[in-house]
Amino acid sequence: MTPSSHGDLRARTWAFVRARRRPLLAVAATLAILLPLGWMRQSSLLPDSYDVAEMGYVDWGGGPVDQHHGMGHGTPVKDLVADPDRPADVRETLTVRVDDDHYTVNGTSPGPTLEATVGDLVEVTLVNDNVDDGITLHWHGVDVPNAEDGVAGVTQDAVLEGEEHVYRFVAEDAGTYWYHSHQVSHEQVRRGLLGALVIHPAEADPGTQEELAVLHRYAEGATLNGEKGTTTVDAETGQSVRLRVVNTDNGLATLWVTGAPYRVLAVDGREVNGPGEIDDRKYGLPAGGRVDLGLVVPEGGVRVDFGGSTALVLGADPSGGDVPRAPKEYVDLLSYGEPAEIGFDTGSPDRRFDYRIGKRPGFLDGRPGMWWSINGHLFPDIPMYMVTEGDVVVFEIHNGSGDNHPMHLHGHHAVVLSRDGEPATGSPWWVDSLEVKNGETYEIAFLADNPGIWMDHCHNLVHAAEGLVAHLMYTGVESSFRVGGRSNNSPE
Ligand SMILES: [Cu+2]
Repeated sequence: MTPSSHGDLRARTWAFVRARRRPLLAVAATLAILLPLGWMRQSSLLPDSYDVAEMGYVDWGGGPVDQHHGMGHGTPVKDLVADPDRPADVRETLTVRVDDDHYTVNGTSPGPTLEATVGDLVEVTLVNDNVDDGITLHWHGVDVPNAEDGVAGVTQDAVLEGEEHVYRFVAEDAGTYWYHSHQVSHEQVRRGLLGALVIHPAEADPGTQEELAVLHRYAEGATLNGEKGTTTVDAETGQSVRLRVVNTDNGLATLWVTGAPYRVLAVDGREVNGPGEIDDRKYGLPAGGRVDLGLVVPEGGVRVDFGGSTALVLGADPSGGDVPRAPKEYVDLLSYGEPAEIGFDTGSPDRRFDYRIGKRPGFLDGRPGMWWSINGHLFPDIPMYMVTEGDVVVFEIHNGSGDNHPMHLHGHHAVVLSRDGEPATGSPWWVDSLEVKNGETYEIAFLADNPGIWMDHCHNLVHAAEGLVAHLMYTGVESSFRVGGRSNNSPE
């Protein structure tokens, strides 16, 4: 703007006014930004304790609304247990210690592998020897009664130093599972508070050799059953092997087999129907996920590589000790195996939910940053997905966040219906841990058959601690526990 030509005085006056006004405008503009920011920061602060059932907003998924929800008429979470009168078939005590930031279960990490046969009632006593923060055990992939799910602040209080807690559940589905802490889980799991759980079928094939590979990256590096590098086990030529692989890390594990073809026998504790032979594909195992591979040991031996840092050799090493090159393509479970009945009709679901993962600026518990969002909202202002027992539920999970997310729903197995609009054509693809890559959209369905309050979160546990956590809640259920509080419950 040029000064007016009506004389010096006027020009000087205007210059004076503008000079005075500029800082005022600057102050006003700054306040206009800072005041709402201050309010946003303030309103993002989490209280000392809170009920997950009361945070955020309810989403009824287009199904019936329960007018009595939240009015204290429901069954408390703590009462959703296995038959208390039934004696245990498998009984274990797991004692957790922490020394120099390393967690052990009964003195080792991974902890002991728990084994049961389908139908067994499993009873585990968890003892906290010396962990200040408290601990829990979550039975990852086992659809336990809600009060046995091990989520601090949602299904129980954290087990404090010197305390113990008893878990009881029926091992209903044969398969490969694992257990890990769900208290300060982004630290406790990474530092070793975990182990495998194998539920054997009623009639296991005695001719099959069973092997287990628990993958975990400690601060010291990647390990296979706690060992670095290559592990060799004895196996006769012609021996058929079932290799159960558990990914306990925060990111996708890539597996490839050298020396023999293989089959994907089971995914996340559910058998694949009609699994075909694979010989030129690698396999992507999501964080938290499990896969059972079927192999027959050839004369020259067979080798399974895990990301190039650890390997399992059965018999001889067909690569002579070198890391063999991985195939380019991944197995695609969307079209692998043969179709079969899933047991419910997904054509007209009772409820349909969106779980749209994004990333946006804002405050998380007072901290400014770029945070994960769910349907555009930041934690804790996130949806509570409401269902009623018996509902057929469809979720559309869309990931537009710029990163990949291994999504884990507690208490249920969901079947994949489609990816990016392409329908599933292979074996029913049952999951509890599903890798949703950036840009992908998955449609999954499940039967709401396990009442409770269930986490539905990212199993990159760092992402969960950054707010990528929602919950599924049944009508007729009410909370028994609070996040925070006396036990400092902190599930992520
Ligand atoms: Cu994630």
